[in-house]
Amino acid sequence: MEKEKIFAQMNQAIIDGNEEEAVRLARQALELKLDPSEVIEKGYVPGIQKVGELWEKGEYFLPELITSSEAMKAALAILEPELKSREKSLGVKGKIVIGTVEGDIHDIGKNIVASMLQASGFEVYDLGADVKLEKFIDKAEEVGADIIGLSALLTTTMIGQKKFIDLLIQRQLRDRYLVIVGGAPVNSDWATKIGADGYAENAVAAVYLVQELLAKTKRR
Ligand code: B12
Repeated sequence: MEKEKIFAQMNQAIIDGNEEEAVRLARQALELKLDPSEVIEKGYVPGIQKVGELWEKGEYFLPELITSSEAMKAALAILEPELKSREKSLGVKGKIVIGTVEGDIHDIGKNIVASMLQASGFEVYDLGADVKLEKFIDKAEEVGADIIGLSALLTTTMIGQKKFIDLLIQRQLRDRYLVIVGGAPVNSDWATKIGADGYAENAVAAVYLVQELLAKTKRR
């Protein structure tokens, strides 16, 4: 099938770190009116996951990791406006502040989560990567957020998610915000252990999680 073939080519473009090809395929997907969220999850994400595996096996080194992630970001930059334009008719459902915790520069997954949330009608404030914990609180207070989302891709920075919840408690703000966590080394046990309100393993699950959490709080 045409679509599956394009997804396989996207996958390969990321593995090869071929930015030009990754961008060309993203444009082609838009021309063919493919669903951008499906294109991201089935075409590009498996590619970057494979790159991670090759790196773990010692077959890829940092330069390959960098060219692959640049190809991934370039393709996402083509798809994100289309993803975001879908939000228009939906009306705002809730406000979310999101970012990758301090010391961690990984932002590809967080960007996908932010885009999908935005496309689903949430007002998203993306603080970027390597974000100081206080900054999440400052932004949430400024915009009157409902949810704060923390991404961490390193086992050494996951602790930032715990520190953040401790900081909220210390500042007597824990009851004011729902906190959700994610990132490759994070799981639901960790989320429970640190007292987060939720965990999602991918961007689609993150949208469901946010919808569920907000529905629950509104019922209270
Ligand atoms: C691409 C990549 C990079 C790129 C990052 C580019 C960028 N702008 O993001 C570059 C090359 C810069 C990089 C650098 C490094 N990396 Co790196 N990197 C990766 C790689 C291959 C893929 C990460 C990725 O983008 N995945 C694809 C996305 C779509 O998946 P995701 O991030 O998991 O996000 C999804 C979910 O987790 C979830 N999610 C994510 N965030 C959130 C947030 C919320 C709130 C929710 C609900 C859900 C959610 O939804 C997302 C979408 O589906 C991983 C391998 C891996 N297995 O993860 C290593 C990996 C994360 N990196 C690793 C390392 C060690 C590093 C470096 C320290 C290397 C070095 N020696 O310098 C540096 C880190 C520097 C720093 N201080 O941060 C290790 C971490 C090991 C560990 N145990 O901690 C990994 C696991 C590789 C490995 N197997 O060893 N890296």
